[in-house]
Order: sequence, then structure tokens, then C-alpha cells
Amino acid sequence: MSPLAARSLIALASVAAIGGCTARFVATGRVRATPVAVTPAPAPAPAPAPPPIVVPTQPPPIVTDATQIPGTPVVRVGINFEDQGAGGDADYNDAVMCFAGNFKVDGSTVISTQTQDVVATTSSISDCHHQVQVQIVHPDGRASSPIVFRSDAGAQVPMRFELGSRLEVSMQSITGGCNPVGRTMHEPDWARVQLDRCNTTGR
Ligand SMILES: [Ca+2]
Repeated sequence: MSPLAARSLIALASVAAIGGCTARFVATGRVRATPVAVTPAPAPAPAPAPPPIVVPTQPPPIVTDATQIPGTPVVRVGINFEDQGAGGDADYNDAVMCFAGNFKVDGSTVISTQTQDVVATTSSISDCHHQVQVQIVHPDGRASSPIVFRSDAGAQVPMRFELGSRLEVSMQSITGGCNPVGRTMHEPDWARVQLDRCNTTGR
């Protein structure tokens, strides 16, 4: 073979090789171009609903002495929520706030019998998580800013009461599939205000 013929053969082989690569590339491109079923992105999780707003429609009566406050005197009171309401297991330990201090309890009404600083403790034994809101309503109509926290935070919540101040606590499930409607301490299917009892055990 002459040198010229050899160079021609090499050039021809090179063209063939390039052509082969091109063919494979095109084939690959066709595979990539095959329509693929698009899986829709999962819908974003709904944002937690805002906490229920405790509206102090009526402040507690003005008193000058603790004897003017109705109810049973206690030094410890539990606000124990059941996050499934009447259809739940009625253990009332799902979202719990425990207050150690001087109060009088009349039904679900809790009134401070003196000016005092109280550190409330929290507990939760539930598959659901909750947002708890505390507000203190004073006899002159003032109310504290709502104190909001998660029931499972193990929080210690400082708060200040005056003589005659009323405690208001509400709870709302935010994750876990429990009923998301906000509930107050005054709804017996959902909350029990118990003298010297904070339901911090169970399952
Ligand atoms: Ca329960």
C-alpha cells in the first residue's frame, strides 16, 4: 500500500469512528428525550393554624381580700387536656400545665388569691403535639400578652398574678392527626381543671 493510500484509509477509519460516536450520542439523546411521567411534588404540609385567641369577655371581679373569691383554696392546680375529646382515652395527660401557687378553683375557673410569681411546668404524653396558650386576666380588665409554647417543650413558664387574676389556658393540636380545633380549659370533654393533680404519668 502506498503512503497516500494508507493515509486515506486512516482518515476513512477516523470518520467512521466519529460517525459511530455520533450515532451512539444520538441514540443516547433519544433515550433521554423519551417522555417520563412527572410525579407531582407533594403538597406542602399545611401551616399550623394560629392559636386560639383567648378573649377575656369579662374580667374577674375586683376583690380586696381572698375570702371574697369563691372556690376551693389550693396550692397546686393542673390544667389537664385530652387531645381526642370525648372520643379519646380520657387520660387527660396529653397536654398538661401544672401551677404551684395560691389559687381558688371554682369549676374550671382558677383565680389567684394573692400577688405572686408562679413558674408553671408543662408535660405531654401523646402522639400528637400541641400548642398551649396561657393568658392572665386581671380584675381591672388588663390581660397579659398570651404566652404560647409547645406542650412537649418541657418549658418552665414564669408568670405573674395579682390578687383576683384569672388564669386562662387553651390548647390546640398542631401535628399528629388529632383534632386541630382549639380548645379551652372550660370544655370538660377536652380539659379537666384538677385540684392538686397534674397528669404527668401514663401512656
Ligand atoms: Ca389521651
